[in-house]
Amino acid sequence: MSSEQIDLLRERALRDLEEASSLEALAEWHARYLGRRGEITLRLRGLGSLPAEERPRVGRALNELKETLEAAYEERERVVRQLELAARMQAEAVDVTLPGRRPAIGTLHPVTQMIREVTDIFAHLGFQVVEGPEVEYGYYAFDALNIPPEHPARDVWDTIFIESDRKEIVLRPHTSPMQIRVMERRKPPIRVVVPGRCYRYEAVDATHEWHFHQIEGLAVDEHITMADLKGTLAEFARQLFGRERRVRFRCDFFPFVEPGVDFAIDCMFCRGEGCRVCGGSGWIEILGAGMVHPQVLRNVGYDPGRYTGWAFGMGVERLVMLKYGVPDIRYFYQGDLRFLAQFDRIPV
Ligand code: YSA
Repeated sequence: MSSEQIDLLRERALRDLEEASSLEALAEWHARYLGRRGEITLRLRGLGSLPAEERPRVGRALNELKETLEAAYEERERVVRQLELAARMQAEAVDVTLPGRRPAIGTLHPVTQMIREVTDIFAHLGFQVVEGPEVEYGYYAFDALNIPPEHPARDVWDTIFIESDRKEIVLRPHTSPMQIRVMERRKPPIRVVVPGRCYRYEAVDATHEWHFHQIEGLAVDEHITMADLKGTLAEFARQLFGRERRVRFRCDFFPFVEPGVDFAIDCMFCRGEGCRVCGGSGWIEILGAGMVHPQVLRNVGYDPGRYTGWAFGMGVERLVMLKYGVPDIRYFYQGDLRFLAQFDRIPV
């Protein structure tokens, strides 16, 4: 092999190396010239077939060429790596000056919002908010509330029992047991509201769920009268549904009150004219209430000759349905964000 041939080989190899602009191309180049079956390697291996006097010269020249190419290869590899890194950094660049994307945050459930709204109103009227157990003794859910076993009024509260054969422990069907728990623990004056979940063995339809929420209210003191009940509920209804609301009290029966009433507001959809929502009556019932029955006061050790009180209980889902025109109670517990996201007044 003449020195010209070796020079030409060097030129070609270096030119090819210059053109290799990716790590992949570099690897190909290395295999072609310096790999086990590369041109330089094969030529070095073929030295033995040259005439003996040529071997030292050609051998030296080829070894020098090999070293030159290896050095050039390393340098080129360094450059290509840098170029690739620069290209990647360009492609994956993050513009830190761009405003961030706001993560979607949830909203409070409409029932939670309504509980807060109602308890806020009562807090401003001097009521304290308390909570109690959802798994309850039959004694608190019924007996102490003047509903003895076998009393037909128990049918109103279609109860879910924890053990089907024993009826002592129930999922509370209303929040009224908390009246007893609060009175047992405290002495008058008492002014509390009790929000909480309730459960009933109930066929589910547009206005009934087997699981729903109530808010109970209880005020007990000396000289508490029906007039206090009427004034408090009228003020509450006007704060929640609008100052122009008219209110109506009618007789109703609950074993734990005497007298008992149902409380209604004039229908805000037809302004009392009569429509589909109010069933044509012009009035919408929103809660049951009454003067605490003397026997209930006796059951907690209060003297009904000295203390009087009133109580009420309302359904929270029904309040939301009325206030926002929700046609079916089942929407509340289907987890459908298209429904829930409409109640986005208070972000979490
Ligand atoms: C009455 C007098 C008092 O001095 C104190 C409280 C009460 C209320 C009584 N404890 C009670 O539970 N009455 S109720 O059976 O008529 O229910 C009250 C409200 O709970 C209803 O007006 C309704 O709004 C809601 N409710 C009852 N069952 C429901 C329901 N909401 C949804 N699904 C159900 N299955």
